[in-house]
Amino acid sequence: MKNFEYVNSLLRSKKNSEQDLIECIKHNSCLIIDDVFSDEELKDLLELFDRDYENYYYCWRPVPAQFQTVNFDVLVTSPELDLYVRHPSILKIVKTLLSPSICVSDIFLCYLKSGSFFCQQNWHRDCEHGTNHPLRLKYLQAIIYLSDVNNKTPCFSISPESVTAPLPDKEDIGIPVPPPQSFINVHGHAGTVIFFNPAVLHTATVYPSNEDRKTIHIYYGMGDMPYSLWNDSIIPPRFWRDHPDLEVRVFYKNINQRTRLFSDAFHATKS
Ligand SMILES: O=C(O)CCC(=O)C(=O)O
Ligand SMILES: [Fe+2]
Repeated sequence: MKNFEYVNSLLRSKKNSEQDLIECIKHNSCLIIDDVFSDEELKDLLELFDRDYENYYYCWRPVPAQFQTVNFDVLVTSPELDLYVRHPSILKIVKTLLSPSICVSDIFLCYLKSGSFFCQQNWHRDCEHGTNHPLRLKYLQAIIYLSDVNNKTPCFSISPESVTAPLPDKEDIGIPVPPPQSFINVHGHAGTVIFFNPAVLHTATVYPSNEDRKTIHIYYGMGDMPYSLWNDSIIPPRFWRDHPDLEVRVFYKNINQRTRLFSDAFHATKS
């Protein structure tokens, strides 16, 4: 396992040119930025998270075997999160790496509570590699740490991969695989944003500790994609149908079947 200093020196540069960002993803499939949010924005995000967890507990569900509790419907329960999903600094990076034309796929809040008596991981990939994309991206995922993450807390771990690495013959999606030979545990203070290719092996790592971790997870896709990655997040029509700004409607237009199901159902109750 490569250590924390490796991450610090290789991936955390304050003065990132577009080319630096591209090179970093090209060689590591992962990029860590820790100066995206102002103090006020971070405070606002944390309050949003805590308020959502307290007020909408019935929308949060456990993810078995990972100590995670997640809310996939956060744009319904806390629509103000939209401002952070479309935060200009984040979108600039996503557009540089993924495509000038982007959309959102899935979004969730995740509360990872400690409680394991041993180190626990669940290595997996969330999608296939984008073999036609210069950085092998089909989606780009952003994980925002809302609490400090260190070797006493649960963390995100990834097995960095270069775009020249051979691809596996068969990419099992969402299925647990054996731990890779090398990986990094991503530590960082609250406000750290990790951008990574979700086709690359990654996991949450849980330690026997009393510390919890709060995160926001956002999958960005390319604008012309006909579907979203999962059928998890409901995107309310206020974004993809009723928003006054065409650019926002386009950004959220890639609605999944679950969103369609609920939209149809609520329309039906009106008539
Ligand atoms: O919670 C984590 O650290 C990783 C979760 C995960 O696999 C994901 O967001 O795709
Ligand atoms: Fe994942």
